[in-house]
Amino acid sequence: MERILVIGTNGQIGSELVEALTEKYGVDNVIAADIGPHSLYGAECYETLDVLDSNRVAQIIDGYGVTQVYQLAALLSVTGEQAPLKAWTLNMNGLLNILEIARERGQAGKPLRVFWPSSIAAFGPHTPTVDTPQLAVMDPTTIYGISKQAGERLCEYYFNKFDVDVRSIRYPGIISHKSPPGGGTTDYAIAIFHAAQRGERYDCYLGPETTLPMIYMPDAIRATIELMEAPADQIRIRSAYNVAGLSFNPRELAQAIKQYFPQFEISYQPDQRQAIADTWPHSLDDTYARADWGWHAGIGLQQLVEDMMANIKAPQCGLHHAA
Ligand code: AKB
Repeated sequence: MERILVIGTNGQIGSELVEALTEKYGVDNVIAADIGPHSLYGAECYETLDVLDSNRVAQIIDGYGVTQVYQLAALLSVTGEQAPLKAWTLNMNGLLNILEIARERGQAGKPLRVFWPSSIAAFGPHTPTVDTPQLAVMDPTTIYGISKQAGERLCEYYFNKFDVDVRSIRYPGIISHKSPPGGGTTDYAIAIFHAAQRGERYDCYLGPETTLPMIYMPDAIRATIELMEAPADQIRIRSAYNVAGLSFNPRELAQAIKQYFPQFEISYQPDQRQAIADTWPHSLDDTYARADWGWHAGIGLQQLVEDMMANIKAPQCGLHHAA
């Protein structure tokens, strides 16, 4: 019987992951945690938890008999640039705390499986941009990307040295309608839908041809759970897997939205986020994920737009200026 702790559940991925895990493993076996006093998304079992407080993390893991931890608490690419030291501390020490607890539990015969999210931000300006291979030059330029690259190395190190069963995905930009994103460079691809639904023009902070890898939330959740459920001996990559969903640029997305709202208008005013996006891949080669644990993306642009349009009803505050 698995007991699953998800840290960072008030964030974009965490909120939907808890829902999916609860459906699969039962409400008694999924513990949601975040730094705030309560769950923003109605998680049944919720703990206030700062991932930097390793004693309390260990207490919760022992108290609930946790067998899997998803450590999702992090600052993303845009918010990270606003507070680099905070981003480094949270992103690195949060991961290290969990890896250390997993090492100790493993040595005591109580293995803990760990999921930690990497990102396409771990790549950089010298990475091949089209069909970026699993193993490529990685020279990230943001503190977020640097923490992701260092985190990948830590994960691989803890696996090789201490046999910690840690697994990771280099998430593309994740598009969702249930919970807002939290300060990333790819957030435009959500904000644009809210503007369209409000009948407003969208002023895009990226240029029209800025193609980036993206994934729709149901695919991202499925990839995450499939990776965590795969037999350990099939997981050849212990840094983080490339996982491709789809790739598009703001002009193509606006075109697709216009099929629903012919009056929809977009203008382009690239800001400092353009410089970040320019260092990231356009598309990913996910051969390893396909071969090792059977990954394949299910949702293309047409279905994504249709589903976003059907689900975004009421305007949400804050998304227009996601940074
Ligand atoms: C961001 O834009 O910072 C994130 C990411 C790609 O990791 N969405």
